[in-house]
Amino acid sequence: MNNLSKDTSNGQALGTVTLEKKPEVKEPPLFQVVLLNDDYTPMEFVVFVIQKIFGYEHGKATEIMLSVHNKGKGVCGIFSKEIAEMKCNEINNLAQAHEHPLLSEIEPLSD
Ligand code: TYC
Repeated sequence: MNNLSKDTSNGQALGTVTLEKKPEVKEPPLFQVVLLNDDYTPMEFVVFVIQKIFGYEHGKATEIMLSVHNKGKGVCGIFSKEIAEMKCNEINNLAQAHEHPLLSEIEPLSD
């Protein structure tokens, strides 16, 4: 907004320029949920977990599991910090409950 014209009703000196305010809300930082490979968790259990926690269909979940199996780790999804933490905990709790060493972690996504 600029007031190079006459309106000084806000008390501002004539001829000064007011810049638009920066938006006050910033998008929240994003986090990746990363699944880690191990030598013991059965492949079908990993596929089951990926489907249950992230809603992927069986084929896509298998693709993600195989990528983690071959590369050591892999991203299952990107979320706000709270949702990423929740999904990570759900995976780790499910694995524990079934006595598998499967682990996930969250990683900040640099933008
Ligand atoms: N490497 C495991 C096996 O050979 C399978 C596996 C895949 C485990 C992905 C964990 O995040 C994982 N049974």
